[in-house]
Amino acid sequence: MPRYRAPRIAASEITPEHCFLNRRTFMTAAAGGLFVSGAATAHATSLKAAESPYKIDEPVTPEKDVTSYNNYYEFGTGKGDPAANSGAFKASPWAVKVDGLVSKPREFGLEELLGFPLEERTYRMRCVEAWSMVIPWIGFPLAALLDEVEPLGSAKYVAFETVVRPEEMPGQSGFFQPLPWPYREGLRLDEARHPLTILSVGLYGKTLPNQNGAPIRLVVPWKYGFKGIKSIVRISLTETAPPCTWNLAAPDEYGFYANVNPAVDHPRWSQATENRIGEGGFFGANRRDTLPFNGYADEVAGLYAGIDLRANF
Ligand SMILES: Nc1nc2c(c(=O)[nH]1)N[C@H]1C(S)=C(S)[C@@H](COP(=O)(O)O)O[C@H]1N2
Ligand SMILES: [Mo]
Repeated sequence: MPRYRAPRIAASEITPEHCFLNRRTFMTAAAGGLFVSGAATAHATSLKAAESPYKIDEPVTPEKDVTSYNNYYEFGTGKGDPAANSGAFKASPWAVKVDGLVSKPREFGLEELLGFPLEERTYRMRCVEAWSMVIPWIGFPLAALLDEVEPLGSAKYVAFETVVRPEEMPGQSGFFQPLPWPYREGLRLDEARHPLTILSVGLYGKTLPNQNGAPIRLVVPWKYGFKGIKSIVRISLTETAPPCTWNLAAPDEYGFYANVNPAVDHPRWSQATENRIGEGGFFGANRRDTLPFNGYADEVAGLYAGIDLRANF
């Protein structure tokens, strides 16, 4: 049986935590010379979500780690930067444009996105940097959104783009720009339609914090974390493989598929083991073995029949 049970947190219980997070964001931003008004800081609200069978039997990573140890280069390249620098980011109002090879292109407003039947999914998350977490996401299958726009027979891939807002994202406005913007990602259409693939709008029973990709981000649990593009504003159906940010930046290190694969090392480090955050596995003994497809091989290995995943990593 799953060890994790969905937190049922009353709004009154979570308020003090919000005050703490907001104050910390304000103080860090103020120290860095930015002004962040209290009103601009997003308040997480509790989200109702149905139980789902997708719950792994491993302890969840503490919420404070999930929300303070992040990769989100639009807010800086340090692990603490996204939490510290995203206080001024406005995740509402929001709209996601869905276009390209579909019969019914349209925009989905935030209320409509939150109106899809939400489920809680507790998934492993494995970063290509060899650390991992177990996260209780709230979201809905990407397939449900794709059904609404009716992909054409010619559509073979799905392309995603993150918002570009230098005025709210310090990593997009500084002298040093770590990546070309927008951050882009892509999936094959059958990967996008796989039941494990979700658009997430929350974690730990609440809406997503800015640092985790508010208000909506992709979660593909059998792939390295960089495929999980944050703060999505556009989803396009295409005939050819779309450009992907890390694949473009370093094609020898980050492939299009990016399936978690302990047998294919990163050119600069091993992918055979990982540091599960909270288990002290940075060095040696406490490291966990990394599982093929991050432990989801039974569900997804069939998607790659006939593809050499050592050559097409
Ligand atoms: N737009 C955008 N999405 C992004 C990133 C980013 O820098 N920008 N980082 C990726 C990487 S490398 C990882 S490991 C995950 C981290 O998600 P988390 O911070 O919610 O754990 O987000 C991914 N999505
Ligand atoms: Mo990552």
